Amino acid sequence: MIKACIFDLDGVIVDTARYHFIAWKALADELGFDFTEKDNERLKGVSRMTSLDILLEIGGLDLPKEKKEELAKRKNEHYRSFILEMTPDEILPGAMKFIKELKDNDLKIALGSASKNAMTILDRLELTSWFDAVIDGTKVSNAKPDPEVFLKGAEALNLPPSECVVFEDAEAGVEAALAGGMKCVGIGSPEVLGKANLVVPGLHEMDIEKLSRL
Ligand code: B16
Ligand code: MG
Repeated sequence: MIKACIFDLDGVIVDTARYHFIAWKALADELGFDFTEKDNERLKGVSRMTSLDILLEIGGLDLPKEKKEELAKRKNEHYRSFILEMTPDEILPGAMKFIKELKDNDLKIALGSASKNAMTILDRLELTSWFDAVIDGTKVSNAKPDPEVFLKGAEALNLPPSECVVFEDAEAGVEAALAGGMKCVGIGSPEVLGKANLVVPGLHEMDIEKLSRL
């Protein structure tokens, strides 16, 4: 019996990928190489420092640790200038309705995100009080596909993984959920997220009935 939903943030509840893209692209421009939206797909669900490593690999650059830390800090400041302006209008279609439906049916809700900015984003979207637990990039040491973020979410809710369903838009996130012994709903394309128990294009396609059939 499903008693809780654990949501990834970026790509599931909100689309921050375009802000990450602008900030990473500015860094690539400064370093003198091209960075495309297709390249940006590789950074989804990936931690900030791993994202920087991928970006530098694309540019064929190998930089010392201190320089990388300085670049990641600067990228984050640029990114934060966008998220600090976010409003609840940016919540993706159907997310609020589904969250309310879950609460009306006494299900618990947690966040399981790689982002260290997750709390800022939830606050800007006025969503913080809806969540019973928030596990973000500040609370985990192993990135997805390691299941740590979702296992910590289930633990914070006091539930076994088998009673939790994860919503994820990244392949590594789907793998993390399944590795943790949870059901997973992929948000996006079945070609990428085929391992999930169900794939829907967005939370606007979810309801409590589909959840109960998982
Ligand atoms: P930050 P999610 C992830 O969020 C993003 O998809 C990924 O692109 C980003 O690099 C990562 O958070 C870290 O974000 O720089 O804010 O700590 O999809 O796990 O909610
Ligand atoms: Mg995501």
